Amino acid sequence: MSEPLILVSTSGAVRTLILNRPAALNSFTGAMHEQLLSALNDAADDLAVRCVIITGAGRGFCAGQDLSDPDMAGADGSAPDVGAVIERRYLPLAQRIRSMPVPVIAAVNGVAAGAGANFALGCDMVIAARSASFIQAFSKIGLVPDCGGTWLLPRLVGRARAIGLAMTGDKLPAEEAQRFGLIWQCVDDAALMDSVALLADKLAALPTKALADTRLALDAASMLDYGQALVLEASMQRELGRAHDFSEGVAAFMQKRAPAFSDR
Ligand code: T3D
Repeated sequence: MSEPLILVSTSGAVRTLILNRPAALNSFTGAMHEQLLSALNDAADDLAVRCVIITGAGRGFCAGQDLSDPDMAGADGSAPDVGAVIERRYLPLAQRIRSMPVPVIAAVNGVAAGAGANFALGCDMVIAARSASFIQAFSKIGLVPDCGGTWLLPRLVGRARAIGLAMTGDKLPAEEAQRFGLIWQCVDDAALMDSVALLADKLAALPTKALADTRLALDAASMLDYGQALVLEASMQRELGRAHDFSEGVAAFMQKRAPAFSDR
């Protein structure tokens, strides 16, 4: 039997997914897309999972689309329908990550290029090893940033840096990515998975539903005016305020004990 393209493990309430095509820097094939989407759906459906970590096997995180995958081949030697690949593979992936009912952490262990970079940046929090880097490789092969890159980049780092990164396709080392505000944190290589595990345990112990709604509200607010954002906040607080986690959080605070959150 062939090796799984996504390795799945669980520790407590934290599910870890490892992209597992190390010889090709975990670049995406159609088969890897299918296994990843299925693993993300499983994590979303499993009420015991309260945080997901995504990382890569070997020396890379993900080099984007596997440029030799049959997914890329046009029929009868004609030009490939790249738009169809995006619609069939990357759009569902980006939307799945953004709609996960639990926080998702990208543990970027090495180079993240093309859709591999933007797939990481679409996660809720990104921690990268000091030796890792981010490359908007698209311009070098005549494409535009995809997998959410055109939306994410200017929001994360501003237009000047977004357009510089996207047009040059230059490698951005993890340390600089942190300085730019592109990622949450850059840590020493040896500390990567321990740092990510600490963060994942912390997020898993927090009120999961409120964290997922926080992502939703922040993303929505970037397209709303101030008044509309205030209205959205009120509507979310109305719903969250009636839920178990809010009463538990307040009770735990009053009773000076640790809360036990359970909403999903
Ligand atoms: O249909 C569509 O295209 C949909 C759209 C998709 C969006 C995208 O993601 S487009 C962008 C695709 N990705 C790239 O253009 C990145 C290509 N890779 C690189 O530029 C370099 O590999 C890196 C800068 C990421 C890393 O460089 P380096 O020197 O550390 O490693 P390497 O030697 O280039 O790669 C190691 C192996 O991985 C090598 O295989 P080999 O020679 O040892 O057998 C290389 O061919 C393979 N590899 C790396 N990236 C890809 C890949 N194989 C297939 N596709 C790749 N994207």
